[in-house]
Amino acid sequence: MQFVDEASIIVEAGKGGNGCLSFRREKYVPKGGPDGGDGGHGGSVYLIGDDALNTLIDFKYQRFYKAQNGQPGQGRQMSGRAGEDLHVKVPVGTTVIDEDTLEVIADVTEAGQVVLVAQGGRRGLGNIHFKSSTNRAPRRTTPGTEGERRNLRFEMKVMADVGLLGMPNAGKSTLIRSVSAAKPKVANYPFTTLVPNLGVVKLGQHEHFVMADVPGLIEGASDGAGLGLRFLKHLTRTRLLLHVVDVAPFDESDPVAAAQAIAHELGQFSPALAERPRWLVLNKLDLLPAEERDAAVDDIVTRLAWQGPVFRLSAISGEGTDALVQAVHRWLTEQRRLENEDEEAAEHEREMRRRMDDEAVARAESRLGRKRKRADEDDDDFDDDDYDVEVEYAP
Ligand SMILES: Nc1nc2c(ncn2[C@@H]2O[C@H](COP(=O)(O)OP(=O)(O)OP(=O)(O)O)[C@@H](O)[C@H]2O)c(=O)[nH]1
Ligand SMILES: [Mg+2]
Repeated sequence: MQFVDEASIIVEAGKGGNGCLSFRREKYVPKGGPDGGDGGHGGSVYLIGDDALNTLIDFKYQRFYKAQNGQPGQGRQMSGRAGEDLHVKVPVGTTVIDEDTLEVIADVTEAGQVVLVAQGGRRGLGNIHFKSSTNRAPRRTTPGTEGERRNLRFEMKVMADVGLLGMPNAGKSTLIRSVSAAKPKVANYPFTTLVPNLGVVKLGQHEHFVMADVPGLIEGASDGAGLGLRFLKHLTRTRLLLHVVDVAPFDESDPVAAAQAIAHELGQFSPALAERPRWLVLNKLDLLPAEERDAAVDDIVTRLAWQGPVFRLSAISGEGTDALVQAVHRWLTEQRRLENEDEEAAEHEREMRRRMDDEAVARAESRLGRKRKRADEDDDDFDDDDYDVEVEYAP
């Protein structure tokens, strides 16, 4: 199955049914008067958040969604039936953008959340409404109005509290395997992970947080190198980034240069995301002789001029992972408390979301620009949403 996290669709609400022009005609009732009924309202289109969905693949195959039209009114004062509404299921984590106005219509963040995206047309009135003392045989009716039609752009992001950021082969998938039940593939080559993986990290019986593992980044990703930057959008719903750095890369490259390249690419993708708290997670310490570890860590931290928290890990043996998990949990708990109790913290969080939404709009806009340009150049059915990768989701 393909992993699809972006899609464009068209939604169209139903037209309102026309009002009816009719007169009562019955034996023994001369001049029976108007009896044309009203049309029915057109059905509306709604999106509804569904947490059982985790891809936008269905929208690749069906791009047009239309709600029912209202039925026209009839004689004998009969109203037309209203058109049925259409409910379209979208994954929780979907940002909905109007492609024409480039506005974010909604962020679907909860299961069951309902968003009106196309208002059904209004019903027309039958001539029964237009009777008056001076006009007892009105021929006037009103037509139903058109249903709203919109071009929508969806951007789906996995919903996680903390995201793993790093070069391919840094050990991100190994870390998520070691702290959660998620079992993404781990291998000794770059780009093992091709789609985002989620892991639920459990602490005790009731508490947990969700960690997201996304494909690795390399220098030049913003220009399309490797898998590019598109998977970074999955980190835009997280509150904390863990930057995983391999302290002893097998090609003997400099871990500091690697970390700086990642920070640069992150800033290219999203200045807002780059402002999120980021912790340094130095991995594969087991590959260094015990007596060299302190010096190696000091050297990396100094040369990066790293101010924030630093963790030392061996994801493969699990050493250091517990301290990291506890610290992440404490931080997330404190962050949630702050957002609930402190208006300034809550506003800051809303502002971050707004900025990331704006960035999503800018991505939709630039994609549209590319699409138009391609359409001018040739007639190929261009679609940059398609990834040729296999989907792998942890249970
Ligand atoms: N010695 C040692 N090897 C590790 C450690 N963590 C990961 N590895 C190895 O490093 C290689 C890459 O690990 P992955 O977890 O697949 O790395 P990744 O960051 O997910 O890589 P991509 O999916 O390609 O982005 C594998 O061979 C792992 O076994 C560690 O703490 N110590
Ligand atoms: Mg991986």
